[in-house]
Amino acid sequence: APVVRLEDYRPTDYLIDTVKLDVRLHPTATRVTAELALRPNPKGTPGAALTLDGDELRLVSARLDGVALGAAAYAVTPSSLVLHAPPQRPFTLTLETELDPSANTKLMGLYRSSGIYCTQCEAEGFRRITYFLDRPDVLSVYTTRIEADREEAPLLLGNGNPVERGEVPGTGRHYALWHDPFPKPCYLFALVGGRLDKVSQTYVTGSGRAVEIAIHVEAGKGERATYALDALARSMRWDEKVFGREYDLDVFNVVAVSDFNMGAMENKGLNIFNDKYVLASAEKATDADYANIEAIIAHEYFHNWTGNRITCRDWFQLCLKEGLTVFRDQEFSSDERSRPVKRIADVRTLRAQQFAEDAGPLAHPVRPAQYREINNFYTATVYEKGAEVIRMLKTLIGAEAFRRGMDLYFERCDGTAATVEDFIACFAEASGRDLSQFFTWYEQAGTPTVTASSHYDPAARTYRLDLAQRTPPTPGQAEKRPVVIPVALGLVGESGRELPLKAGNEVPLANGVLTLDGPALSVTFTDVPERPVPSLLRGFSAPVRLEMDLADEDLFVLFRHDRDPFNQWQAAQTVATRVILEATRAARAGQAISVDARLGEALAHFLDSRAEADHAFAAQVLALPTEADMAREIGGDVDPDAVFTGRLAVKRALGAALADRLAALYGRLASRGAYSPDAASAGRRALRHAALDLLAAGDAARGTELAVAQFAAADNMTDRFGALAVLAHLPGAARETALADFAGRFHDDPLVLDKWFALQATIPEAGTLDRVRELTRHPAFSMGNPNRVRSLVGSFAMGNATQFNRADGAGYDFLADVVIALDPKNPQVAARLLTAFRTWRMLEPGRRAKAEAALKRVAGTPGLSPDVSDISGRSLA
Ligand code: BAL
Ligand code: ZN
Repeated sequence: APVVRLEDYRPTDYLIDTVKLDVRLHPTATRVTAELALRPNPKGTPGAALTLDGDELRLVSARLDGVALGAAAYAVTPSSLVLHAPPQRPFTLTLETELDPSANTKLMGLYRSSGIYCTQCEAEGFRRITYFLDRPDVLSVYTTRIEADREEAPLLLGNGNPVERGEVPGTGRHYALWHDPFPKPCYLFALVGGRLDKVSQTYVTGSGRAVEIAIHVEAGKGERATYALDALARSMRWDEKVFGREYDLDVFNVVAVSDFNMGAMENKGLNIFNDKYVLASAEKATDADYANIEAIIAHEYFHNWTGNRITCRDWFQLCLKEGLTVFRDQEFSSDERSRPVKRIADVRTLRAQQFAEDAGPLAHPVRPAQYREINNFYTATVYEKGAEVIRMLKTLIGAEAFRRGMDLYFERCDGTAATVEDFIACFAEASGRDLSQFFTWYEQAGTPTVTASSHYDPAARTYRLDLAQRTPPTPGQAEKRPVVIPVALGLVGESGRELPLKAGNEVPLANGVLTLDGPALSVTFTDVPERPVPSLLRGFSAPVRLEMDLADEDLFVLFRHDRDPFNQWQAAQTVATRVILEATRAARAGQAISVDARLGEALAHFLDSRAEADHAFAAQVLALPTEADMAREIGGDVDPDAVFTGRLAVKRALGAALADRLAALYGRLASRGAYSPDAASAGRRALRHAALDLLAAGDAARGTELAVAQFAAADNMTDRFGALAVLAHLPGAARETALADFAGRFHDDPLVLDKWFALQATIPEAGTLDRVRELTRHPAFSMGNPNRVRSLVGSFAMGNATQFNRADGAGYDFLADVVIALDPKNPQVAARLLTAFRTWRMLEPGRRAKAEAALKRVAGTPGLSPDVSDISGRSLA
């Protein structure tokens, strides 16, 4: 595929003002008639040919202003329909195409999922429905007639508002007509036809308009959609309150399907979801599932303004809608749940996904300047780092200016396809600040490292803090500029009191935030009454790596006393990281591992004094850095077996040292009463699970006994799966019995079996690859279903550091085989799996060579999709 470059952007030569679609659904031969009202674009080239995109379509007929087009007037290629000399006035092009939804295994365009017709058009799926200018800067008003067999598809949904429905006499077919008054790009087009159950309610907007909000799910699963429906209503209210944004149509429909490449899709008025992010019940969904459903329902809803009313000019601007909408959903979850705990969880994800991406061959800026395959840019960088950039913007200009900037953006850009420049201009105007350097965050890849050192002068009562930044080179960007880094900070006295913050050398300090915008910054604080411990990057105020050689004792002060909960947690994580690094070093050197007892002592004190104050927070404190976190910390020549051994030794030592406390905590936190997914109850379960996990590491027999009992007695999936997850790390008959019991109980529920597949794939033992191979032959497994593939193969490759990275390379070979086999069917999912190699250069030389060989085998496979060819090519570059 050719490289597409941001600098080459130019407007289309034609515009499409209205689209009238008539879609006659049929399992293998769906007919689509598209009536496109076109006109020359005043910004385009006069007289240019019109090239419409198309993919796997069969053209049945083409008419211009009602007259059949002569063969000389146009040409059809596998990827286009070209009209050689279009009229230089408004005209109507009517195109009839045929496509086969049942054969559409790519799940892009119109396809069938368990007999339900559905669509996915972002990024470039609409061209698989009809020939079109398939790009986000072509905004049209759509009217869609959907026709289907009444038995096969009693429910017919489209974008916008329902207009009319009726029978097609004598055919057994019926139709529904939908009209969406808001001009939109074609990637937001959607339709659904099928037999579905519904839960619904009336939502009254702030200005008093009644909206029917509904969630449609597979027959018999309606009960499991009530939580999602409630989350939707809460999202709508929150967006009114926090961003002043009201919903704008008479209906809002959500449809859950079981075969879906992404998590969900924000089509105007008709969100289509992976059912994993809709369906929940106490027996079948964990607390984490509930939290994800809430967040993703909110995310897609929030797109109605940030994405739909204001869309992207081109796909380079993807972060304009995604980073901003992730920021909005993070804020929603923070308000609905615990803000510090949500922040910690989001930073864990950011580091695990985005920092990993940024440190390897797939690194790219939040706004990439080029791509070969846009599907490969729905990344942690665009989404999660994109959200961090918005968060920094808010920190830098303050909450009020941020809100004014958002209001200005909604007012000025509504109904347009905008750029990141348009967006940032609103905040520059609202705050009166020059944001040109801030823009570097959008253009420069790589995770900046901030180094800090300090000196306290007790006689002068001054404290000097020296900060410096550098960003490592990334592919295509050897030289880096300094970025604008908001450093939220505080000074903590040894006794724990917050010391006054007076910057003495005219360095601006606003609301406890220093701005590091050059290569280095020195600030001297005055009237500092005692030697302070610096608490830097409070709330993780910037997506950077912080290097500061604080003494362990200073970290313990922060862990105990910092008034910023994020940095309390961070201090404990930093100590744990040091302890695990040392254990890993010893393991690699074949030496006995000794674990510094002070970490256990600090955690013991924490459990005694503070664990009950916030269970969810305490659960985060007890969760050690992951093996992948440790690998990133080590940075190069990584031996995953040594990391595993080192980390496990630390976990065992902590489990043993804290055994009595953990057991007591585990007993105290036992569930009482009926399951409720609320944040406080979920936090209680999370801490109980963390306690059991650590306890089991220290004492396998006791851990097994408790986990087996919990598994058997559980009345909800969080407890049951939590017990099973602990058992997964305890080899033996109890584990196999529990796994078999679980499979028997939930044999008819694919989403629950996904958990079962995923868990087995992450068992850190030599037999796991064979187990995974065996599970690919399980009757419930299918390569055709993205959730199944991700749960089994994805979990193995992304969540099992020792077994994916087996020294013999068999883990890599397995993944390569799956990617090669899946690519012809579903290139998007295949390409995403292949990103498991994104940090391969950090491995020790033996594994590095084997990973490289596997990647090369993929890259050398004939007939690769653009998706997989792009990822393999960049991974090897
Ligand atoms: N737009 C693709 C799915 C999402 O980010 O909401
Ligand atoms: Zn999104």
